[in-house]
Amino acid sequence: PLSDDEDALKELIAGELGAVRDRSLGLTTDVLDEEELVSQVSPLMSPLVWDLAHVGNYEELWLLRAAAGREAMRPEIDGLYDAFEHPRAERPSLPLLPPAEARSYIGTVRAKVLDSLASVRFDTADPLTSGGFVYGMVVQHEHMHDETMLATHQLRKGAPALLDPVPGAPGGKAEKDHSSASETSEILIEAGPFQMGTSDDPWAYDNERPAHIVDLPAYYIDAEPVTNAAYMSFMEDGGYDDPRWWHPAGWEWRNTGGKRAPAFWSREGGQWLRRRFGRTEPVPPHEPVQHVCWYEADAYARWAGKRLPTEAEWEKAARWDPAAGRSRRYPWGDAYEEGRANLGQRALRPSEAGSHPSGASAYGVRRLLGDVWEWTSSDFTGYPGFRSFPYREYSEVFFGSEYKVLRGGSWATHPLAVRGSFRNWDYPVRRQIFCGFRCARSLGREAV
Ligand code: AVJ
Ligand code: FE
Repeated sequence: PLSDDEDALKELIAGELGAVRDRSLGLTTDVLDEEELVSQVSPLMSPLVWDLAHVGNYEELWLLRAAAGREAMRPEIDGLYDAFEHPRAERPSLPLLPPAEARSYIGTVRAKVLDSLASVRFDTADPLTSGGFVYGMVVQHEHMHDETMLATHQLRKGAPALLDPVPGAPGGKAEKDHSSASETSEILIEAGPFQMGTSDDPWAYDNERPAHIVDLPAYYIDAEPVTNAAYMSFMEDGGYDDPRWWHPAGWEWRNTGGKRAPAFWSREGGQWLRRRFGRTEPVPPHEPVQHVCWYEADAYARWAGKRLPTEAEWEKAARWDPAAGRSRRYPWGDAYEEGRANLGQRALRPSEAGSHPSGASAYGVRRLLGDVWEWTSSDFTGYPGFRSFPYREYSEVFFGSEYKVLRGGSWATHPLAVRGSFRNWDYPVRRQIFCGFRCARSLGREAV
């Protein structure tokens, strides 16, 4: 979406800042009362009023102080909204700005940002402003928190607060291809090198950089994410009760937590129901399974005689164009196009198998972007030549074996906050995020 013309780029940035703020308010002060905004639905989540002021404080730090060189507006509140000073569990007990004050603070920050935008030079020699990078970072940050706020909405009790279906959303059934039995098919990715990561995407994060060549043996990858119907077969086959399928730490998780189904599922009258944004409905068989942790995904894959893909395998299937010998920004090409993926909170749910056939990758792998974040088998680490930028706390401090990488974004992820190279990460026990998975398989010896 980026332009070489600095004025056009600034206009795009101003528009995207406005759009993401509408989204944030639509998840907070527009739809919930003060009591709900300051309360905490789970120790895993912040009170929504924390997220709201935090995105504004982050914007003040990066766009007003760092980019525009302005004085701090409210240095005394910086600590309250520093995610590293206060873990989520303790945020409700902080002296946070109440909702009306938070909204007014972030509005003032925004007015000053728009006022300073014209005078900030996008200097190609300055990595912070070149290509509008730091503005892209702030827009993406607010969209990421909006997705986090949606996870908070999903966890909250009480009457529904969000309209479902989303007004103006395209009909989910319009573009669907059931012809290829895609729910269960696998696609062969031939052996060979591909380019992973990026060195020239202007709004890419440090952890997506630099581009580097990775050589992979041939493998199969599922054409679509694993569906609820397929996951129910695993459950009905006693998958949760058979230690053969589970990673030792996953078996421990299963034994201590008592979990025997994806989060938000319940069993009633011989049928599985799920709670979704305050409404209870039968589990739809053709949607990707959602709200399973890495251990559940790993166990399912082993039960199916498969495994989770590495993140390199996921990215090659998503981005590599073997005919052109290059990696694409999106599975279908380099430009974002509406309708090729279920992204951007256009619906409050993933789409059904067979949807969005025009979003397939060069190899014909489908629904890699949008719908559900996909667990991979990989730990979150830096690529060869990684350099932290512009701050270590975005990704570098999370590198190591504690976090698993997720790819592709969910229905809740905004198109500006995901691309084929984008990397998300979380603990392997987490399932409140909009996560699912697809499987992969190495070739047997006969095929080598
Ligand atoms: C990239 C989604 C793992 O929410 O912890 C938000 C994004 N970083 N504020 C997170 C993030 C700083 C991050 N994830
Ligand atoms: Fe943040």
